[in-house]
Amino acid sequence: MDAKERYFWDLTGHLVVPQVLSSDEIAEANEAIDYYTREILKIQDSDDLPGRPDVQANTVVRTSNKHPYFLKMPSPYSEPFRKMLVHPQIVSRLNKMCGRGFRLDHGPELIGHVKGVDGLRLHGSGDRHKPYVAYRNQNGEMHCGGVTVSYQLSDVGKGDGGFVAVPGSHKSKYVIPEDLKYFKSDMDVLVQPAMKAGDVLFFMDGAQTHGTLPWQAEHQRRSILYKYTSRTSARQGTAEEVAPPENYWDQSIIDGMTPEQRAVMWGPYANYHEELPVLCIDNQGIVHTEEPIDPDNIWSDRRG
Ligand SMILES: O=C(O)CCC(=O)C(=O)O
Repeated sequence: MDAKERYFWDLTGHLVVPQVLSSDEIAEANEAIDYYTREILKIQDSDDLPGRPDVQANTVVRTSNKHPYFLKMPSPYSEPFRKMLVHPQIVSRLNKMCGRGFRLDHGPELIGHVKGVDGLRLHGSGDRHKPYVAYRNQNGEMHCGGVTVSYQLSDVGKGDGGFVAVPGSHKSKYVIPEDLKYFKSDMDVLVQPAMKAGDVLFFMDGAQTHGTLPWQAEHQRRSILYKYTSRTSARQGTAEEVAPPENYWDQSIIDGMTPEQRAVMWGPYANYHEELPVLCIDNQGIVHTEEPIDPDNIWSDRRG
Protein backbone atom coordinates (compact mmCIF):
# COMPACT_ATOMS: atom_id res chain seq x y z
CA MET A 1 0.00 0.00 0.00
CA ASP A 2 1.69 3.18 -1.14
CA ALA A 3 1.20 6.70 0.26
CA LYS A 4 -1.40 7.61 -2.39
CA GLU A 5 -3.52 4.55 -1.64
CA ARG A 6 -3.20 5.16 2.08
CA TYR A 7 -4.37 8.75 1.64
CA PHE A 8 -7.37 7.69 -0.44
CA TRP A 9 -8.36 4.87 1.92
CA ASP A 10 -8.09 7.00 5.05
CA LEU A 11 -10.00 9.86 3.40
CA THR A 12 -12.83 7.93 1.74
CA GLY A 13 -13.19 4.52 3.45
CA HIS A 14 -12.77 2.50 0.25
CA LEU A 15 -10.11 1.77 -2.35
CA VAL A 16 -10.07 0.17 -5.82
CA VAL A 17 -6.88 -1.67 -6.79
CA PRO A 18 -6.86 -2.30 -10.55
CA GLN A 19 -6.04 -5.57 -12.30
CA VAL A 20 -5.22 -7.83 -9.37
CA LEU A 21 -6.50 -10.92 -11.23
CA SER A 22 -5.24 -12.06 -14.64
CA SER A 23 -7.71 -12.95 -17.40
CA ASP A 24 -7.04 -16.68 -16.73
CA GLU A 25 -7.82 -16.23 -13.02
CA ILE A 26 -11.04 -14.37 -13.85
CA ALA A 27 -12.06 -17.14 -16.27
CA GLU A 28 -11.34 -19.90 -13.69
CA ALA A 29 -13.39 -18.19 -11.00
CA ASN A 30 -16.29 -17.53 -13.39
CA GLU A 31 -16.22 -21.16 -14.50
CA ALA A 32 -16.42 -22.25 -10.86
CA ILE A 33 -19.42 -19.96 -10.29
CA ASP A 34 -21.12 -21.42 -13.40
CA TYR A 35 -20.55 -24.90 -11.94
CA TYR A 36 -21.90 -23.80 -8.55
CA THR A 37 -24.97 -22.26 -10.21
CA ARG A 38 -25.72 -25.48 -12.13
CA GLU A 39 -25.41 -27.49 -8.89
CA ILE A 40 -27.69 -25.11 -6.95
CA LEU A 41 -30.33 -25.07 -9.68
CA LYS A 42 -30.46 -28.89 -9.46
CA ILE A 43 -31.13 -28.89 -5.71
CA GLN A 44 -32.69 -25.49 -5.02
CA ASP A 45 -35.88 -27.00 -3.61
CA SER A 46 -34.06 -29.35 -1.26
CA ASP A 47 -34.63 -28.74 2.46
CA ASP A 48 -31.03 -29.33 3.43
CA LEU A 49 -29.56 -26.53 1.34
CA PRO A 50 -27.71 -24.48 3.99
CA GLY A 51 -28.16 -20.71 3.98
CA ARG A 52 -30.43 -20.93 0.94
CA PRO A 53 -28.95 -18.79 -1.85
CA ASP A 54 -31.20 -16.23 -3.54
CA VAL A 55 -32.12 -17.65 -6.96
CA GLN A 56 -33.89 -15.38 -9.47
CA ALA A 57 -34.34 -15.62 -13.23
CA ASN A 58 -32.66 -19.05 -13.17
CA THR A 59 -29.44 -17.78 -11.72
CA VAL A 60 -27.90 -17.39 -8.25
CA VAL A 61 -28.09 -13.68 -7.51
CA ARG A 62 -26.70 -13.82 -3.98
CA THR A 63 -25.32 -16.44 -1.62
CA SER A 64 -25.43 -16.32 2.16
CA ASN A 65 -22.21 -14.98 3.64
CA LYS A 66 -22.54 -17.46 6.52
CA HIS A 67 -21.61 -20.44 4.34
CA PRO A 68 -18.28 -20.23 2.55
CA TYR A 69 -19.37 -22.62 -0.25
CA PHE A 70 -16.71 -21.38 -2.58
CA LEU A 71 -13.90 -22.48 -0.26
CA LYS A 72 -15.20 -26.05 -0.06
CA MET A 73 -16.25 -26.79 -3.61
CA PRO A 74 -14.60 -29.88 -5.13
CA SER A 75 -11.17 -29.29 -6.62
CA PRO A 76 -10.35 -27.55 -8.93
CA TYR A 77 -13.36 -25.24 -8.42
CA SER A 78 -12.41 -24.09 -4.92
CA GLU A 79 -8.84 -23.23 -5.95
CA PRO A 80 -9.40 -19.74 -7.39
CA PHE A 81 -11.28 -18.75 -4.20
CA ARG A 82 -8.60 -20.18 -1.92
CA LYS A 83 -5.95 -18.25 -3.86
CA MET A 84 -7.98 -15.04 -3.56
CA LEU A 85 -8.25 -15.58 0.21
CA VAL A 86 -4.52 -14.84 0.65
CA HIS A 87 -3.63 -13.09 -2.60
CA PRO A 88 -0.37 -11.11 -2.06
CA GLN A 89 -2.05 -7.87 -3.21
CA ILE A 90 -4.68 -8.39 -0.52
CA VAL A 91 -2.38 -9.50 2.29
CA SER A 92 -0.04 -6.51 1.87
CA ARG A 93 -2.97 -4.09 2.18
CA LEU A 94 -4.93 -5.86 4.92
CA ASN A 95 -1.79 -5.91 7.08
CA LYS A 96 -2.00 -2.11 7.01
CA MET A 97 -5.79 -1.71 7.06
CA CYS A 98 -6.73 -4.26 9.76
CA GLY A 99 -3.31 -4.79 11.31
CA ARG A 100 -1.15 -7.93 11.39
CA GLY A 101 -2.98 -11.12 12.21
CA PHE A 102 -6.18 -10.18 10.34
CA ARG A 103 -8.55 -13.08 9.74
CA LEU A 104 -11.56 -14.13 7.67
CA ASP A 105 -14.72 -13.56 9.70
CA HIS A 106 -17.34 -14.59 7.13
CA GLY A 107 -17.85 -15.08 3.40
CA PRO A 108 -16.79 -15.39 0.64
CA GLU A 109 -20.21 -14.66 -0.83
CA LEU A 110 -21.33 -14.05 -4.39
CA ILE A 111 -23.34 -11.03 -5.53
CA GLY A 112 -24.53 -12.08 -8.99
CA HIS A 113 -27.29 -9.55 -9.64
CA VAL A 114 -28.96 -9.49 -13.03
CA LYS A 115 -30.79 -6.53 -14.55
CA GLY A 116 -33.70 -5.43 -12.39
CA VAL A 117 -32.62 -7.15 -9.15
CA ASP A 118 -33.14 -4.85 -6.17
CA GLY A 119 -30.24 -3.36 -4.25
CA LEU A 120 -29.76 -2.96 -0.52
CA ARG A 121 -30.28 0.31 1.35
CA LEU A 122 -27.34 2.19 2.84
CA HIS A 123 -26.01 0.77 6.09
CA GLY A 124 -22.94 1.14 8.31
CA SER A 125 -21.98 4.53 9.74
CA GLY A 126 -20.50 6.30 12.73
CA ASP A 127 -23.94 6.15 14.33
CA ARG A 128 -23.78 3.92 17.43
CA HIS A 129 -20.16 3.01 18.08
CA LYS A 130 -19.37 -0.52 16.90
CA PRO A 131 -15.86 -1.35 18.08
CA TYR A 132 -15.67 -4.55 16.03
CA VAL A 133 -15.84 -2.59 12.76
CA ALA A 134 -14.66 0.87 13.82
CA TYR A 135 -11.89 2.83 12.12
CA ARG A 136 -9.15 4.39 14.25
CA ASN A 137 -5.85 6.02 13.63
CA GLN A 138 -3.20 6.01 16.32
CA ASN A 139 0.56 6.62 16.36
CA GLY A 140 0.53 6.94 12.58
CA GLU A 141 -1.07 3.52 12.10
CA MET A 142 -4.58 2.96 10.90
CA HIS A 143 -6.76 0.26 12.23
CA CYS A 144 -10.10 -0.94 10.92
CA GLY A 145 -12.11 -3.70 12.63
CA GLY A 146 -13.92 -4.89 9.50
CA VAL A 147 -12.73 -4.73 5.90
CA THR A 148 -14.52 -6.35 2.97
CA VAL A 149 -12.51 -7.32 -0.07
CA SER A 150 -14.68 -7.55 -3.18
CA TYR A 151 -13.16 -9.14 -6.30
CA GLN A 152 -14.84 -8.08 -9.54
CA LEU A 153 -15.29 -10.92 -12.01
CA SER A 154 -17.25 -8.81 -14.51
CA ASP A 155 -17.05 -5.13 -15.47
CA VAL A 156 -18.98 -2.50 -13.51
CA GLY A 157 -19.56 0.65 -15.59
CA LYS A 158 -20.60 4.05 -14.27
CA GLY A 159 -24.36 3.88 -13.81
CA ASP A 160 -24.49 0.04 -13.80
CA GLY A 161 -25.37 -0.01 -10.07
CA GLY A 162 -23.86 -2.33 -7.47
CA PHE A 163 -21.56 -1.12 -4.71
CA VAL A 164 -22.21 2.47 -3.67
CA ALA A 165 -20.73 4.45 -0.79
CA VAL A 166 -20.70 7.77 0.98
CA PRO A 167 -16.98 8.60 0.91
CA GLY A 168 -15.72 9.94 4.25
CA SER A 169 -18.73 8.61 6.19
CA HIS A 170 -16.50 6.41 8.40
CA LYS A 171 -15.58 9.67 10.15
CA SER A 172 -19.16 10.96 10.40
CA LYS A 173 -20.73 11.23 13.85
CA TYR A 174 -24.35 11.54 12.78
CA VAL A 175 -27.18 9.28 11.72
CA ILE A 176 -27.69 8.72 7.97
CA PRO A 177 -30.63 10.91 6.83
CA GLU A 178 -33.61 8.65 6.02
CA ASP A 179 -33.98 9.95 2.46
CA LEU A 180 -30.38 9.14 1.72
CA LYS A 181 -30.56 5.73 3.45
CA TYR A 182 -33.34 4.61 1.09
CA PHE A 183 -31.90 6.33 -2.03
CA LYS A 184 -34.78 8.82 -2.22
CA SER A 185 -32.19 11.56 -2.44
CA ASP A 186 -28.50 11.18 -3.16
CA MET A 187 -27.59 14.54 -1.53
CA ASP A 188 -24.71 14.64 -4.02
CA VAL A 189 -22.65 12.43 -1.69
CA LEU A 190 -23.02 8.95 -3.28
CA VAL A 191 -20.21 7.39 -5.30
CA GLN A 192 -20.57 4.21 -7.38
CA PRO A 193 -17.04 3.32 -8.50
CA ALA A 194 -16.55 1.99 -12.04
CA MET A 195 -14.40 -1.15 -12.10
CA LYS A 196 -13.07 -3.67 -14.59
CA ALA A 197 -13.12 -7.44 -14.19
CA GLY A 198 -9.99 -8.31 -12.18
CA ASP A 199 -10.12 -5.14 -10.05
CA VAL A 200 -10.49 -5.41 -6.29
CA LEU A 201 -12.52 -3.10 -4.08
CA PHE A 202 -11.70 -2.74 -0.37
CA PHE A 203 -14.26 -1.06 1.86
CA MET A 204 -14.66 -0.41 5.58
CA ASP A 205 -17.57 -2.73 6.16
CA GLY A 206 -19.62 -1.27 8.97
CA ALA A 207 -17.59 1.91 9.46
CA GLN A 208 -18.26 3.39 6.02
CA THR A 209 -21.86 4.02 4.93
CA HIS A 210 -22.39 1.84 1.86
CA GLY A 211 -25.02 -0.24 0.10
CA THR A 212 -26.03 -1.73 -3.24
CA LEU A 213 -27.80 0.04 -6.11
CA PRO A 214 -30.16 -2.01 -8.29
CA TRP A 215 -28.24 -3.61 -11.16
CA GLN A 216 -28.89 -1.89 -14.53
CA ALA A 217 -26.47 -3.54 -16.95
CA GLU A 218 -27.40 -6.27 -19.44
CA HIS A 219 -24.60 -8.55 -18.20
CA GLN A 220 -24.58 -10.22 -14.77
CA ARG A 221 -22.76 -8.58 -11.89
CA ARG A 222 -20.15 -10.95 -10.46
CA SER A 223 -18.53 -9.83 -7.24
CA ILE A 224 -17.03 -12.16 -4.64
CA LEU A 225 -16.91 -10.63 -1.17
CA TYR A 226 -14.55 -11.74 1.60
CA LYS A 227 -15.29 -10.30 5.03
CA TYR A 228 -12.06 -9.84 7.00
CA THR A 229 -11.62 -8.51 10.51
CA SER A 230 -8.73 -7.48 12.67
CA ARG A 231 -7.43 -10.28 14.91
CA THR A 232 -9.64 -9.61 17.93
CA SER A 233 -12.86 -8.51 16.21
CA ALA A 234 -15.62 -11.09 15.98
CA ARG A 235 -18.58 -10.14 13.82
CA GLN A 236 -20.61 -13.10 12.58
CA GLY A 237 -19.83 -16.34 10.76
CA THR A 238 -18.58 -19.20 12.87
CA ALA A 239 -18.09 -16.92 15.91
CA GLU A 240 -21.87 -16.65 16.15
CA GLU A 241 -22.27 -20.45 16.21
CA VAL A 242 -19.45 -20.99 18.70
CA ALA A 243 -20.62 -18.23 21.08
CA PRO A 244 -23.48 -19.84 23.08
CA PRO A 245 -22.24 -20.75 26.60
CA GLU A 246 -22.80 -24.49 26.03
CA ASN A 247 -20.54 -24.39 22.95
CA TYR A 248 -17.95 -22.00 24.31
CA TRP A 249 -17.38 -23.65 27.73
CA ASP A 250 -17.39 -27.12 29.26
CA GLN A 251 -20.92 -28.07 30.28
CA SER A 252 -19.78 -28.61 33.90
CA ILE A 253 -18.73 -24.95 34.13
CA ILE A 254 -22.13 -23.57 33.18
CA ASP A 255 -24.40 -26.23 34.67
CA GLY A 256 -26.92 -24.67 37.08
CA MET A 257 -25.92 -21.07 36.39
CA THR A 258 -28.50 -18.31 36.79
CA PRO A 259 -29.53 -16.41 33.63
CA GLU A 260 -27.39 -13.47 34.85
CA GLN A 261 -24.33 -15.70 35.23
CA ARG A 262 -24.95 -17.33 31.83
CA ALA A 263 -25.23 -13.87 30.24
CA VAL A 264 -21.51 -13.19 30.70
CA MET A 265 -20.49 -16.68 29.52
CA TRP A 266 -21.28 -16.02 25.83
CA GLY A 267 -18.20 -16.11 23.61
CA PRO A 268 -17.17 -13.05 21.56
CA TYR A 269 -19.20 -11.95 18.54
CA ALA A 270 -20.83 -8.75 17.43
CA ASN A 271 -24.38 -9.35 18.71
CA TYR A 272 -25.37 -7.14 15.77
CA HIS A 273 -28.96 -8.32 15.97
CA GLU A 274 -28.89 -7.55 19.70
CA GLU A 275 -30.21 -11.03 20.35
CA LEU A 276 -27.94 -11.78 23.36
CA PRO A 277 -28.99 -11.23 26.96
CA VAL A 278 -27.13 -8.28 28.49
CA LEU A 279 -26.89 -7.22 32.14
CA CYS A 280 -28.31 -4.16 33.87
CA ILE A 281 -28.70 -3.10 37.53
CA ASP A 282 -32.05 -1.94 38.88
CA ASN A 283 -32.47 0.89 41.38
CA GLN A 284 -32.27 -1.63 44.26
CA GLY A 285 -28.77 -2.54 43.10
CA ILE A 286 -29.87 -5.96 41.82
CA VAL A 287 -28.30 -7.38 38.65
CA HIS A 288 -30.81 -8.50 35.97
CA THR A 289 -30.67 -9.67 32.37
CA GLU A 290 -32.34 -7.29 29.96
CA GLU A 291 -34.75 -8.88 27.51
CA PRO A 292 -32.99 -9.35 24.15
CA ILE A 293 -34.38 -7.04 21.47
CA ASP A 294 -36.44 -8.80 18.81
CA PRO A 295 -34.02 -9.05 15.86
CA ASP A 296 -36.85 -8.83 13.32
CA ASN A 297 -37.81 -5.42 14.65
CA ILE A 298 -34.37 -3.90 14.64
CA TRP A 299 -32.81 -5.45 11.53
CA SER A 300 -33.85 -2.72 9.14
CA ASP A 301 -32.38 0.04 11.27
CA ARG A 302 -29.36 -1.27 13.09
CA ARG A 303 -27.48 -3.38 10.60
CA GLY A 304 -23.71 -3.24 11.33
O1 LIG B 1 -21.00 -4.77 -3.01
C1 LIG B 1 -22.09 -4.39 -2.63
O2 LIG B 1 -23.08 -4.31 -3.37
C2 LIG B 1 -22.25 -3.97 -1.17
C3 LIG B 1 -22.43 -5.16 -0.29
C4 LIG B 1 -22.77 -4.77 1.11
O3 LIG B 1 -23.48 -3.83 1.35
C5 LIG B 1 -22.25 -5.53 2.24
O4 LIG B 1 -21.57 -6.54 1.99
O5 LIG B 1 -22.47 -5.14 3.39
